[in-house]
Amino acid sequence: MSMTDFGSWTSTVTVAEMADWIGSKRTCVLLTHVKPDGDALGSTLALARTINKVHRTTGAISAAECWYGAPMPEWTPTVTGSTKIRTIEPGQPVPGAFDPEAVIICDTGSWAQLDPFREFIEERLERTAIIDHHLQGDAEIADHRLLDTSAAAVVQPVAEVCCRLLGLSSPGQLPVDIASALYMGLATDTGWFRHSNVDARVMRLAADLLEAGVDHAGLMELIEQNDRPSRLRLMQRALANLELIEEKHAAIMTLTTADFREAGAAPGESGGFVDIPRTVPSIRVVALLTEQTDAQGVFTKVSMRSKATGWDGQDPVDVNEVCKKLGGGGHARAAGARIRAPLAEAKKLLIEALP
Ligand SMILES: [Mn+2]
Repeated sequence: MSMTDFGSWTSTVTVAEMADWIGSKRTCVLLTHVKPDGDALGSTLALARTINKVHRTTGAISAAECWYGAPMPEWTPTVTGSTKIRTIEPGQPVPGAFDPEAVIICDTGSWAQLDPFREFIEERLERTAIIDHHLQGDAEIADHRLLDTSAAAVVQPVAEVCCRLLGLSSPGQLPVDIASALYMGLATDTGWFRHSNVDARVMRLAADLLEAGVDHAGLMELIEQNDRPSRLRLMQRALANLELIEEKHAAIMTLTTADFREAGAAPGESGGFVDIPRTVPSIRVVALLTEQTDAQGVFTKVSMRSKATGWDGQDPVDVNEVCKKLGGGGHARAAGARIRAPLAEAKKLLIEALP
């Protein structure tokens, strides 16, 4: 066994050690970050299916299930199929009756993303494991940690664990239901193999999973071509409201509460719009401003992206710095803020904050 290290965000076990540890448990709950995405769902579903297959062949009661913190993607029921899942709505308690021998957390290792499960995990720290690919996390959550920070998606280390549990030498031999879940994580976390995190290792696993029988076109259609018409109506408004600020090489899109209402769209339906203006070479920074209301009244949500290369010799825009001026933050290339003001006022503040 490797040295246990509660202090720092580093791996404490190898793939083989993690697989052996998981294989020795009769009952497991798989957890991931709230509002799960393709990698979160894919990694937990693949592991649950693998564990259930291993236990079925050894004759024990199969008991791996996935618990998710809502909201869930629209296409969830299609990808979960007959795998046992439970969805916990915001503010709802986790199921009390089931006390698993192991808790396995995939695609996150930070308390901030595990809020609905915090109490459940805290009571079981000694039997909790983390498999993750993020650069940061709370090491105290689990002393069993398999961290692969060079992986584009957490399904990459998870695929290795699945192969080891099933005694397979290549992911190309995985059952298709496991391979499909893994492929979903790999495809979505790389923007369907477009982002800068795509490397030879990503493409090798993708090739193996396709060999295992994954239906690429079917998954792509299910996940990427499954929007409601209201999203398109909202996009129409966001583009109609687009303003290009040429001297700052910036594009600003805005959506008022009336835009959402008239499009018949929910607040979450503007996800991804901020990527649209990036297709223009001279645009180096994009902001999407959405006006929303909560118990305290109206506020404006700012979502920002910038390109890694500047334009015409200029430095890239650090949107974390811009958003910090507005009371928010994030990463250099992707950040956000909440401004307690109506949209027109928030837009003025944003333009002033732009370099
Ligand atoms: Mn991920």
